[in-house]
Amino acid sequence: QMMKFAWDNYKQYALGKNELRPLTKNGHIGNMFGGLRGATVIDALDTLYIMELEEEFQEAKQWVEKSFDLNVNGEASLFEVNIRYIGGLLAAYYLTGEEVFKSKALELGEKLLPAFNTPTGIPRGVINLGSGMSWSWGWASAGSSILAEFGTLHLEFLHLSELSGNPVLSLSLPQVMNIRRVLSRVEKPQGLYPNFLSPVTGSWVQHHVSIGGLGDSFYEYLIKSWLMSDKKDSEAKKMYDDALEAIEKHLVKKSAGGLTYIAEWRGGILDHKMGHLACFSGGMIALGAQHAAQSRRQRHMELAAEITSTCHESYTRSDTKLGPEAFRFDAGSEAMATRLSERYYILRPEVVESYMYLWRLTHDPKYRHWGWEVVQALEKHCRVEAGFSGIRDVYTTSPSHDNMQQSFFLAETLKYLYLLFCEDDVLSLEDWVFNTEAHPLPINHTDFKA
Ligand code: DMJ
Repeated sequence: QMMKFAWDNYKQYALGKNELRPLTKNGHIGNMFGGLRGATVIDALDTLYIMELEEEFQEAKQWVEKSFDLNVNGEASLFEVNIRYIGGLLAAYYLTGEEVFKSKALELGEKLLPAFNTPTGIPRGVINLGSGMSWSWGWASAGSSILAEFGTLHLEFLHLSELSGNPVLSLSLPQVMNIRRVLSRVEKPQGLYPNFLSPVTGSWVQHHVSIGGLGDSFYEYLIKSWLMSDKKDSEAKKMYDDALEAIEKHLVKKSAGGLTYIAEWRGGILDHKMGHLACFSGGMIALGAQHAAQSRRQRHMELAAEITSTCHESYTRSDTKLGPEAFRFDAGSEAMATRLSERYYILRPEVVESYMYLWRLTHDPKYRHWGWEVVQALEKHCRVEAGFSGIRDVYTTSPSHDNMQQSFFLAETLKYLYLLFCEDDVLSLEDWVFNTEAHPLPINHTDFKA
């Protein structure tokens, strides 16, 4: 019902725009996708399909067939286009076998390749989809590329290169593999990966380490690359194991009140803060723990459960029962936002993502209970007349709305909630890995049907 409500309102007021503005009942285009449109359509395709919302899936598919225009000219985030558009199209293709999704994914994938043309081969963050010119984000220090951006390409580009049979896209495989070469050469402070790397020199530009924003999905794609390769990509597994060991050693902390969290690191100094984004890590660590050596398996499952429980605390300690954008463990604060600017919730998925993995891997009913709390809170505080909206302050029961139904709400938040309450064989973790936008990609690449 929630998905149908979110989709129907998007369709009615914003079809063809990137997101729905549910208060003003119009569409939002934004500047992340370089002139591409329909981010919500592409992000919603696989969720509609697995929820068996057949009519709505057909509406979305028809929009892709008739209106999805790739001949655009604008500045796009390589990362966002990859995870939402390429990931969404690939997943729709693998679930349905419909060629239109494959051909659009391949066509778009080719347009992203010029971003890799840098002295090191580390792609820049922004690309003009028309001219192929690329550059770094203005806000990224000294023209650097971001770990979570160039480190979150592997899953999709592996599929593109396998599906293409075309020499241009086949080249994308050595290009994404080269990213690991560059990372293996650069010295890692205490085994940690900083978030900013120069695409020109291949050295770190700033020593900020985070498992939340700017770093997050780099770690996720290491363990998922290994899983998607049917456990053959041992290089990725080793990089993941080593990175997690350094994180455990240097960043995992316990608060005075007994809550486990993962701090950020700035040139050797800890910032006792967790972003909402970092809450995906409970699920990732649990997933990785299934395949860890016996000695580490139990410890990692406990760590995953503790982090997920801390993220749950960040929700239960708010008045709305939704979590803030960031929460801190300092100055007497525990799992609560201490800054006005961090009190908002924009329909993010990471906490329910971890509930879904922990449920599937432990079957502890508390995860379904916690997921249901989120459903109720979303219904109470985020549902408005024409869709779902983010809220500006989770610590008030009459929050003001931000007038934005993010596309990842349909791709991720609602999909993970649905999967939390499904049987385990719906998109089984044995057969599928989810990209960082929750788009399922098959482990057995020849088995196309869900
Ligand atoms: C999504 O687009 C992806 O999950 C990404 O990895 C991080 N941010 C958003 C959702 O919060």
